[in-house]
Amino acid sequence: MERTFLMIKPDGVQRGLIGEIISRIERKGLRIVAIRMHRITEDVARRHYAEHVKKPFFSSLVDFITSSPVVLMIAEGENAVAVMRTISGATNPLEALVGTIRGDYGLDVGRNLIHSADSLESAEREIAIHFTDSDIVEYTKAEETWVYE
Ligand code: D4T
Repeated sequence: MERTFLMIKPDGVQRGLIGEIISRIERKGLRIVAIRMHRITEDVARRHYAEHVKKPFFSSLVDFITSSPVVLMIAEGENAVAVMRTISGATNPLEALVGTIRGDYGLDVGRNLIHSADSLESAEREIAIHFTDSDIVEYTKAEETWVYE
């Protein structure tokens, strides 16, 4: 089982898509083991997106991500990192396939609705930024016998 880090961005919250996005994660069969609504600070946003610090879009990205509450989550499942990248779709919604979150609801790379960690290493780093161990709930779901062979 892998754990991945997810964030419904301010546009997803403001557009009333929290339920829609969480439904897609649940319906796929992943298990949400931590969830919190939160307004992230500039300091946390800068740490989260540290790899982009030199990019031209960095300051607008930090402004955007701190502009309104977000929903932070950890999802668990087999290949959870890759599964959530597939469900999220390409970074630019114009290139994202229909059926993905960004492909179905997005139009602009700066308003692409969801963040999902791009590797297990990133997931661990991001989980450590946004959550502590006591935020994570360990449990199994009855449906998992019907999700995994
Ligand atoms: P995140 O990290 O938000 O899940 O997005 P991706 O992993 O799919 O894409 P990324 O790290 O390359 O970009 C981070 C974040 O920056 C925004 N962005 C990106 C932007 O505003 N303008 C741009 O030109 C790019 C490339 C969108 C996602």
